[in-house]
Amino acid sequence: MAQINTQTEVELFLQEPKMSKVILLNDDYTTMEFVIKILMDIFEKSYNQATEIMLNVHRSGSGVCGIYPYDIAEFKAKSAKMSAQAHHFPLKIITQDLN
Ligand code: TYC
Repeated sequence: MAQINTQTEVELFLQEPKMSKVILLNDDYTTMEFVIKILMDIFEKSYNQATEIMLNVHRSGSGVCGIYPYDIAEFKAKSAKMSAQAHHFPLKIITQDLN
């Protein structure tokens, strides 16, 4: 294991990972089935959890898919956007940094 020398290095080593919230936005064109599939395949939700999140977004306009370390949140959001694009859906997913 690498040696830690200075106080700054100790502080960097002990820092909490930066976390991000992934937020799904409603639209009138993406199908409910596709949103459920994205939530199951990319955000690892069960069918029931995915349905609940999708319906919440459909009714209220937006909803949280999950909170992840920054890189994972970006990767999941990008994967979802690319899959939606490939299927010609205008699905919008944003990330919000938490710390
Ligand atoms: N509102 C869409 C419909 O009625 C379903 C939908 C839900 C779309 C959630 C996007 O993030 C979304 N087909």
